Amino acid sequence: MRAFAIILLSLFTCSAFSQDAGLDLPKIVPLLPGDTPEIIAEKAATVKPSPRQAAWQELEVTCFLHFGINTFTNREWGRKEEDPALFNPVLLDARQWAKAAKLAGAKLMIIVARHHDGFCLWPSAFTDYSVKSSPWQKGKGDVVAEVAAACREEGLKMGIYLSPWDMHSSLYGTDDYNTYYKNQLRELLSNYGEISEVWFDGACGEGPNGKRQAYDWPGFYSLVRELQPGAVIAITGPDVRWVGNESGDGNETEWSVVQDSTGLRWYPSEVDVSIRPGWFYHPSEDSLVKTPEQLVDIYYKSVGRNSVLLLNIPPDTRGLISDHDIRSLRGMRAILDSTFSINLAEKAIKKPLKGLPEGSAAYDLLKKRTFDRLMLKENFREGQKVSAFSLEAFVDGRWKEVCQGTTIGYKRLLRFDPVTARYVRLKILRSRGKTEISGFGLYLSPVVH
Ligand code: FUL
Repeated sequence: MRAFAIILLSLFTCSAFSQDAGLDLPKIVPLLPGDTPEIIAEKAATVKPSPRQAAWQELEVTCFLHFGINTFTNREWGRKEEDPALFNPVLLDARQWAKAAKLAGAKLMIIVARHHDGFCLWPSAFTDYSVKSSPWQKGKGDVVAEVAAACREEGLKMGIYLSPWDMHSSLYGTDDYNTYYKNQLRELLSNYGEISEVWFDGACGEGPNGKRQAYDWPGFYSLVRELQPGAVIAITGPDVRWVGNESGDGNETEWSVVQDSTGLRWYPSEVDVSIRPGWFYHPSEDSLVKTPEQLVDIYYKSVGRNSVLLLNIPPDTRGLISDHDIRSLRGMRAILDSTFSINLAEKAIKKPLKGLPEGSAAYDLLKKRTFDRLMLKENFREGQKVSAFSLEAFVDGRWKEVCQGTTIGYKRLLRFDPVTARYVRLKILRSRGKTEISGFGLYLSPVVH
């Protein structure tokens, strides 16, 4: 459903992108009909992230919080008339959520302020279908405010998910719905401090009149720019692209620059995945929480593939992240901390490798070291250039290839069997232009029993 909506939307946004209309959209480098693949690659190398896109990329890991009436009905997608009386998370503690997010390494939490069912986690002035009609805190509570306070206390940034699709609203499917939606967006973007990401879901159903909503996307975008100019607009939006699956799999070749009918623009990928099979909490899935090893694997396939990870950790009916999830997050943290705490190449003596594209270098690690992970970074703020590289190690008197890859971008992580060597060399085999390798690391992962 979302993929379909995104295809439709990309047709729409193409025209929105070309007009801009003060939306401060990522710049487009136009293509000409006769441009060869070489010329397109050269042009792509000149495309750079906007400051808000660059700041978002550097977050690396972010968390999603799917929580709402579905948590209490044990559903993934709600119905339109679920009783607000069901919503009563008596132990709700957003600080516990923030601490769990930090275990995952997250720098930002996105709260699902309202999902497709229409039930609002804040006391919106534009509907009664919200926490104010629930018994929780006698109708005086505000989950979004709790999250904002927890983010401030724990030093996290905050993001907002407000589902464009609303099954509950009688206005859905009419022009007035766009006004309703913008009113709610204005509340969320005005009353909770700094918001750094707005996540627009492409899922779109029919309203009571049998019509699908024609969303006022330019209106939504301009409201975000007006009220939260530092926020990226993600997924069905111009700043951040959905990677295309919900299984935690980034692409091995991941260009942050994409091409469409209007030209080339910076449109980096986000990998959204849940720690559980569903997005919302279900007791039956307690035994199906991803293991630390699975989470670490996802980390390598997302952050390690030039993407930002958006890991969903759904609070339960008490209003807490369950112990099952916390245990997995702790395990993940222990493995990642143990792997990345010591960069074995930190003090290495580096010499450029002649005859190969810029960035190629030989490294003397000063003594023999054993490593099984490679970390590379390009100075992505100046564009993404590398399209092929390899790492070699001097073992038993000869150079041996350890691993190879295609794109680097903001960050690339590669895993391989342990290698012991004093000398290694990074060969940039193909590049769209001069690049700066701004990060080079070799690490040893712990043996997991
Ligand atoms: C989808 C929604 O339909 C799911 O319920 C979930 O919110 C996911 C992140 O996006 O489009």
